[in-house]
Parts: sequence; C-alpha cells; structure tokens
Amino acid sequence: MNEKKGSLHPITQVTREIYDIFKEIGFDIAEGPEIENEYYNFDTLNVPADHPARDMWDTFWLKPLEAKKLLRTHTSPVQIRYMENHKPPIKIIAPGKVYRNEATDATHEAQFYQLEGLMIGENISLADLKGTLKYFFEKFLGDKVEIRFRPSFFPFVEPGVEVDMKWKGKWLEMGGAGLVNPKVFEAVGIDPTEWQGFAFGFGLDRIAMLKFGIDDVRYLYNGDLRLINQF
Ligand code: YSA
Repeated sequence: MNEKKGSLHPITQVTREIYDIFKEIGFDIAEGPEIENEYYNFDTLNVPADHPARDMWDTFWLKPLEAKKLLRTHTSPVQIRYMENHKPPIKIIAPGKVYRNEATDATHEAQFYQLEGLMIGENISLADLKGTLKYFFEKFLGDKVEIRFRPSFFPFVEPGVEVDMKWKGKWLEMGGAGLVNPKVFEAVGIDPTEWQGFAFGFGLDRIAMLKFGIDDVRYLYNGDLRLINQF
C-alpha cells in the first residue's frame, strides 16, 4: 500500500537538524520546565524586581499570583538550572517552547520556540561566539553567511549584542547574545575570574521560517495540513 504516513512538523525537523550540527562540535542538549518561577526566569538572570528590563518580556503569570509562577518567557532559565548542576567547562544548547503575553503578527506568536546556547570555558571571547554562530548558520543553511553584532542590552550578559545575519542581501535579526555577566556566574557559584562564557538565544520559528521560506509564523501553529504536509 502506498498510504502517506504524514510528516514531521517543520519545527521538529529544524530542531533535529540543529541537534546534529551542535553535537558534532561537542555541545550537549539541556532541557528545563515550561512552568518556571520568577527566580529562574528573572532573578538569577540579573533582572531585579521592578527593573524596567523586566518589561522586555510580557509575562503570563499563573494563579495564585503569590506563588510567583509563570510560563517561561525565554529559554535562558535553562542556562541557570544547568550551571547549578554542572561544573564548567560547559557546552549546551537548549531548544524549547516559550510564552509571551503579546499580540500576534507575521513574526510574533504568543507561543513560540527559542534556541538557547551556552558555552563556558577559559578565555572565551566574543570571537568564539561569532565563530560558533557562523559555523552553525553555514552548516544549517548550506551557504556562506555573514554575521553582524549590534550592541544591545540583556541584563544577563555584558557586553550584550543583537545578532543579525545577512540572508539574500538583507540583514535579518536572529536573536540576542553576549558574554555571560559575572553576576550570573556568582548567582550559580561559578568563579568569574576563572571562567568566561558566551550565551545566545534565537527565535527557532524564525530560523525555520528562513530555512523553509515560510513568511508568517502563525502558519506553523494553525494546524493546516496543507502547510505541514509540504515538509
Ligand atoms: C540574549 C542573550 C543571551 O545571553 C541569551 C539569550 C538571549 C535572548 C533573550 N533571552 C531573549 O529572549 N531575547 S528576545 O526577547 O529578543 O527574544 C529572542 C528572539 O526570540 C528574538 O530575536 C526573536 O527571534 C524571537 N522572538 C521574540 N519574541 C517572539 C519571537 N519569535 C516569535 N514570536 C515572538 N513573539
């Protein structure tokens, strides 16, 4: 019988391909809970209570509010949980689902995926970050890519950058990154005079959209088999 058995969702396909590329260069895969608490989603990432930086992430808080539980707004808490339980050197990626209480459009969903990365070692610099990302994107897209860093602010990195990638002649914003802020290392008991690290967080949906030429993120989630079966 020639019955069609269905196909993997584009996000699943992209995630598996990303695993393979990073595994080859020695990265492990880490996971964390989607229901997080304020401590891991914000506090240990050096986002103090009442700091305006918290507004960067529109949060779905869970009831009872006093419990300070939330749907994680980014995959960065996975870094913290991993650093608490593993000694450096560390090389991980952590793909996963995140949630934001925001209006949707072609490039924004209230539920989407991110790809977190963390590498800790001795003498890690921004050049290591750039080299790793360039290696990844070239492997993943099968093409020569140009990467550009723009100065940016995330409380958990110093310096922080926004990462753009040149794709079909245009600069595209892919995510945030930087060198791990020594305050984050202190919060998890890693000595910042001995260890340095870089971290990054990309929109996985945007990576999938780029790879497959999908021009609206909402197509990935509306369950229309006409889209899914193309992949
Ligand atoms: C920055 C520095 C690090 O050392 C580690 C991680 C990060 C990223 C940080 N945690 C963060 O969440 N930054 S972000 O709010 O700018 O989101 C990162 C990426 O997620 C964006 O560049 C975009 O590609 C994607 N994104 C954000 N909101 C989205 C979205 N994708 C789909 N729908 C949304 N609503």
